Amino acid sequence: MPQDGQPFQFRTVGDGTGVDYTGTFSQEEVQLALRNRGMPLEALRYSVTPTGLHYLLTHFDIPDVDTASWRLNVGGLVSNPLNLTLEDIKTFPVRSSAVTMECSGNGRALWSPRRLTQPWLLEAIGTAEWTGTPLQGVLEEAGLSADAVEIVFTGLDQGVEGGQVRHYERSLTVSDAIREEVLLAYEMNGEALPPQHGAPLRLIAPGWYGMASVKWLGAIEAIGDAYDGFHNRRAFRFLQGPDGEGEPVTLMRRRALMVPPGIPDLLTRTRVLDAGLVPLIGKAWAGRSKVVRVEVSSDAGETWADAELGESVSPYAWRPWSYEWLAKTGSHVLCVRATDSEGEVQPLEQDWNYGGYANNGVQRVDVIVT
Ligand SMILES: Nc1nc2c(c(=O)[nH]1)N[C@H]1C(S)=C(S)[C@@H](COP(=O)(O)O)O[C@H]1N2
Ligand SMILES: [Mo]
Repeated sequence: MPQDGQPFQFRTVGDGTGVDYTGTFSQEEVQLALRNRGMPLEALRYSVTPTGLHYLLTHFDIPDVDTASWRLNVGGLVSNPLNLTLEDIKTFPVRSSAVTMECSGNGRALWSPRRLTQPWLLEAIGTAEWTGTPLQGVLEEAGLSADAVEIVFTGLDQGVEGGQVRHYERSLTVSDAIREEVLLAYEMNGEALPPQHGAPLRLIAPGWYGMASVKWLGAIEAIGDAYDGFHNRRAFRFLQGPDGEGEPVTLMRRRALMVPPGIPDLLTRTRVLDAGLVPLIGKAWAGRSKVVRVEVSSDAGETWADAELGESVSPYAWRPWSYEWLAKTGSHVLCVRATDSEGEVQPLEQDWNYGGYANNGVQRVDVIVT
């Protein structure tokens, strides 16, 4: 660690040597960024993210739900429609699982141009221990019809999006919905689900980008056709402009992130550390695939060296990795990248898309070694 009192000068705001910070920024973007907080990257040190450090993404407002009068309706193409209290849901088999969740907009603000939307850098990530019951069992109890094609999950939150008043609503195909890891969760990290994370009940779809895990569940409906709702058909699509169908955003792309080493400069977040052996640590994940390799670079991605991989705490949680870096005096750009079991390597830069989705281009951490 650099010592207290050690003089250090950064090129920074108002010192006459740095960037000009007098331009305007969008108040709407700042408003969104403050509502939807990210996980400080130093929290990558925990295998399970403390609840208050897990990222948050809420499209509209956190709805006012009274758990006592709340009911989950399960209907549509079922032989036995259900109307369940939270107590009823707790009588189904209990299951807990640590699941890594990343917002599909993570990395979006590193791209340009961008639209008015949540300006994530790299912090829209977290891993929580979710407790609830497999969705499969509830669908079975409802007598899911063989004609059902998709399952629609409706959140109780409502707002204006795409020029229309609507609820947050997403579907999964029946085959995705009945996978054993898909949960209806009422606890997070051993406590009742907090309001901001979907109380009293939310869906957890492990491996998927966060948008699939609908919070504040009010209704589950089995339908006989491909679902045509806004949050599947219009939002969360890979597009090159405002129009078109594009491909849907689905599972989380392979990615590794590191805890920025050393200490930060308050304003620029550039890292300062002493020369010598520096332990680098972080986490890596890859949708439903396994991360099989993590590599570290200290020269902005010119050359790479293998990190050591640890075991994840559950099949759908990130894998820890570590690397001993021999830091030499000077400026460096640290990078880290993951390779998954399909042999796909995380790209240095990912191709831009209109919605700013799934940017898994590698993290760059500026460090100054003294
Ligand atoms: N009902 C509802 N569910 C929702 C959302 C929402 O706005 N409303 N946001 C989705 C998105 S885009 C993400 S990334 C995750 C975020 O979950 P978290 O806030 O618990 O981290 O919730 C998903 N589920
Ligand atoms: Mo998201």
